[in-house]
Amino acid sequence: MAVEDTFVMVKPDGVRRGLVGEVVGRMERKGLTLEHIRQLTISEETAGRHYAEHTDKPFFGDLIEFITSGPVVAMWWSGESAVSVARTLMGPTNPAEAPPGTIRGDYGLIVTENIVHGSDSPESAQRELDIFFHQQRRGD
Ligand code: DAT
Ligand code: MG
Repeated sequence: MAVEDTFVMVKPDGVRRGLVGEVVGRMERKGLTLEHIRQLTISEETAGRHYAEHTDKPFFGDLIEFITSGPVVAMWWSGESAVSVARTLMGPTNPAEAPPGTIRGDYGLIVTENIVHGSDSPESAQRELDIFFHQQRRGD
């Protein structure tokens, strides 16, 4: 049992489709706490930092093109086991295989457009929050 911070992002497809409220509402109703939220359009440089672990994957180019294709909504959430709880609400990476009741299962169809990102470990969360909320992290 541990209170954690996690980074969640509504991707450009989710913003375009008007699913920001749906994602925020599900996280809120689960009992997680929204610490910070902001909308931005990600630069290629920031996208490369965020997805650094995927640099060598065949889909890396498509991933960067997609995540920079329009505004995203970046969020800092906290709560008990927040990292794994947020990912459980999101569902598996491929929406075609994600069960109903999860965000990706209810609203997604193809893997490149899977609506949300969530940190995969507390260490990833710290790294990603440093990228998107560095000012808030410093207490500014
Ligand atoms: P997750 O977002 O569930 O943590 P990931 O970190 O493995 O999944 O991949 C990051 C994103 O890259 C994912 O949300 C969608 C895209 N992606 C993953 N696997 C893919 C594939 N085989 N083809 C195309 N895009 C893929
Ligand atoms: Mg991931």
